[in-house]
Amino acid sequence: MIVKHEINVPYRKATFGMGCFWGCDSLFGVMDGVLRTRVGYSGGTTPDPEYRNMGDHTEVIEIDYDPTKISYADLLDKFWNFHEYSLTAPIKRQYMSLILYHDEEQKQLATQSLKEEAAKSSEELITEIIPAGAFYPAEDYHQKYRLQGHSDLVDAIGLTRKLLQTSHVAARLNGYVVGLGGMEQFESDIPKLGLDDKTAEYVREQLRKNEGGMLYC
Ligand code: MHO
Repeated sequence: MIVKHEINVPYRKATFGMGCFWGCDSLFGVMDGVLRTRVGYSGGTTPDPEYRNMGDHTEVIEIDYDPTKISYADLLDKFWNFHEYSLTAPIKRQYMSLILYHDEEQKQLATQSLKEEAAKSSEELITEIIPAGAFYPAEDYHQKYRLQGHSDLVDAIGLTRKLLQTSHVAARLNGYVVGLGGMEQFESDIPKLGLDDKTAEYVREQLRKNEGGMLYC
């Protein structure tokens, strides 16, 4: 089976912190127009952060997206609606609500969306909006975490350590296996991703079983 690991089209980056990064990886990876994802640590000053020693960094997801297929506003919409924790109660920096913008346009859209979100709440929102600085990819076992729980699927698509942060098919399957994306979208993705019948059927079963569930960590 030759699957679609690489997509070479112009892309932009988006970076968000919104709770445990495992769930975010699945949430965004399965959105149409998202090309690749990786999770890591960012937003702080601690040098060389690691999972057990991330200092003042936050767990974030870095998304490469095709701006002709999905807009930053679409991504912001997901951002605001799928936080793991409250948007108003203080929380440790590891899981804080954070938008790391990559250009002036993202900054403006993010700031505007924060205002709109704040208007819906009687309490102050804790979300911070800051320029994207150094991003430190998390350890391999955190990348495509849910997909890595299905070792036969990992083998079937030929996912190597090197591809964990760059594979398109891995980003999408990491969402489908937890029940995200929907059956209709998955069916149309099968030929695009290059999945064979056996692999498609396995993913279909996972999607059916987990669809409608909550994001968990
Ligand atoms: N409850 C999970 C969170 C992992 S996460 C990547 C754990 O403690 O393992 O923050």
